Amino acid sequence: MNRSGISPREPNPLNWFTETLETDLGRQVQVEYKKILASSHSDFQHVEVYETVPYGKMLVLDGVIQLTEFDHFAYHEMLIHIPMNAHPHPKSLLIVGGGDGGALAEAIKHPSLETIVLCEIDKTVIDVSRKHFPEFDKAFEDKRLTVIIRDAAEYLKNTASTFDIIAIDSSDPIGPAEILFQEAFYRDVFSSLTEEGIAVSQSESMFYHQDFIATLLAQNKMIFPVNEYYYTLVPTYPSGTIGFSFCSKTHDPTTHLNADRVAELKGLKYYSQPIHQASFVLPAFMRDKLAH
Ligand code: SPD
Repeated sequence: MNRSGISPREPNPLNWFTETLETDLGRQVQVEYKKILASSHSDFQHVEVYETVPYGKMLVLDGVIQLTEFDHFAYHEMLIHIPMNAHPHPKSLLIVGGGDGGALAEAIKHPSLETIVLCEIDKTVIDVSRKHFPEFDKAFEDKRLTVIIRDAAEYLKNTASTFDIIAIDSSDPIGPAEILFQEAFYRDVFSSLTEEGIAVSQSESMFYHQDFIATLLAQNKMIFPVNEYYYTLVPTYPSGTIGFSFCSKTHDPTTHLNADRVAELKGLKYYSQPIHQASFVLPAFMRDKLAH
């Protein structure tokens, strides 16, 4: 037996997926796979699904791991339940990106939501994910959901709809998602939030991308009265941690936390009331970085 409690085996030297995103920085993530279940080029990106040896199925966009069956819950639960529970009475949610359906699957657990809009630029991501990730597929049948296939930056610039919560479930800030980290986009997010609205966005790793995060938060501070950073642990992302910007018009992330509403959420594997509060407590190096 090895440390994971399974019989030792010889890895196949040929079937290794390598995330080369940061190879120039001398680091990369590698995962052994059994087979490639899907691989196609959409109008926007290369969309792949792998059956991996250690992590179950894995969705990869343009060579970057988006989710695995093993640890996606730690990302999706924190992307959705933090803003939802920081708001006293959220009724409407916009998911930007999120075509894989993982964030949506968490969102539909909230009975208070009356409308959910998912705005995804790439229909192929939805189609491929619905086929290969059945646990997310069901969420697309939810009656409260409207799916819009469109560039979210363009959608937000033009829509008259407003939302209590906007959750930006993007890929990394290169390629199609780059625009989702820019000031003009966050100004449109602000305009599309209701009076007490909250927006959260995937905001990289505090170990690897400190300057990027500090710049993003400084930018968002000019727009939103409340601006924080919180994090979660995702072993298959570079550095094993990823964080989120928390932008709010009025509410502090922890003030309105309602224990009854948290308790209503069943079957969660990462999020809890103590985790909600603890995730905003940053290690000293990051706290100091953001204090400047
Ligand atoms: N470095 C990878 C970050 C990926 C964040 N997006 C994940 C999308 C899952 N719904």
